[in-house]
Amino acid sequence: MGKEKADLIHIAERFAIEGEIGSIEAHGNGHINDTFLVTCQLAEGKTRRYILQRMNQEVFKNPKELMENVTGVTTFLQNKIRENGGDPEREALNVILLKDGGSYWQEDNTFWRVYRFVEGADSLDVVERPEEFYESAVAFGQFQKLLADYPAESLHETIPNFHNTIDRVEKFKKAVEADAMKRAADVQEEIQFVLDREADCHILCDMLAAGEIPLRVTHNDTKLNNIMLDHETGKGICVIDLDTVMPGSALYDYGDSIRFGANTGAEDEKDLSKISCDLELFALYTKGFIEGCGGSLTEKEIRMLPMGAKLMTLECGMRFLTDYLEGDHYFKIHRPEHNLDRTRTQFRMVKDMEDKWEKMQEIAESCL
Ligand code: ADP
Ligand code: GN1
Ligand code: MG
Repeated sequence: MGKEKADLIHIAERFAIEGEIGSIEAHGNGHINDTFLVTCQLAEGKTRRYILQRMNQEVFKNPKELMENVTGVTTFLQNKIRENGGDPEREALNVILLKDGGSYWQEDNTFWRVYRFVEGADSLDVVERPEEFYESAVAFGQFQKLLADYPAESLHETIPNFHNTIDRVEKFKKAVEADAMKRAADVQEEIQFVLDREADCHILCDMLAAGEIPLRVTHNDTKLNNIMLDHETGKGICVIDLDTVMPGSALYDYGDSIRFGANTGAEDEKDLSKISCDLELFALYTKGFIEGCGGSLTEKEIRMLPMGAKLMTLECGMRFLTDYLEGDHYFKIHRPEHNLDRTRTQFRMVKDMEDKWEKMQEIAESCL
């Protein structure tokens, strides 16, 4: 066993996990944290599994506040789920505490946490069957509804201005100007794509500021692989990746799901002819999300759903491009130009949405 694995075992053993650690393997396809699956042996050949995660400090500057949010939200969700007759051990994330009680472990300036593994469910990287996408929509909508009376003032802002598209454009323009990696000259077309849409970046921010759409407690990172779908029922059993639960707009949660899940291609597809916004999936998600929110979305929010989809996609592309220009320090990359490939899929998706705009609006309005 390599040293690294021995170190991981040593870290996992700090937590109140059950049984003897049998294996620790890298797990999942998240772009932010380092995630490991820990399998423990119990008596009589049974096993118990956990997720061990190293929190990304470049992204989350304050792990203590991050874990205060996560423990606050998971405890709140567990209580609600219990009241509603559900299973709080499976339908919400469960933080496993340290043997001496804390919620995270610090070692050599790295920060670690453990969750109970949600068994009997999968997180998907692509939509295989339309029903899966529909069920993810219902679950993300319900998640937001469950958090409707969460004390928002107690949440720390784990990433300031996370979906503030005005601020994102400013940061993007600074990255273009600094051009730290001397990459800007080769991506003029992509840079222009953002500049042509700068005015759009104000739309939702202005509506929130004017009180035309409500500020809610939202997940803010609702891509398909941040939900566990139950093997037996196919339903979204547990929303995971709670690092960005903060005050935001319902349109962010809706839009980010469309950005990722209604795309006919992968987020990092090189062949852009495979990228488009699938209107059937768009319609299914729209219906499911509105249902999941249980009547809590306002008429204005429903009318603005297509704008949520477009702006979350534009924002994400802009974030990938910013990271590319700055030297790939934020998102994990697995090949050179990975962030540029991701940028291009997002912008192709935005363009396709613009071409289908009337249809998208008709679909949203048919849900009023
Ligand atoms: P990141 O912020 O890097 O995306 P996530 O918290 O989303 O990290 O975890 C990465 C992946 O690990 C998820 O997409 C999912 O596949 C898996 N995962 C995370 N937490 C759990 C859990 N409690 N049970 C099962 N799988 C999980
Ligand atoms: C990141 O953590 P993950 O992989 O679920 C990112 C999202 C982006 C997404 C793009 C905290 O999500 O905002 O939309 O990548 N999360 C954070 O795939 O920045
Ligand atoms: Mg994730």
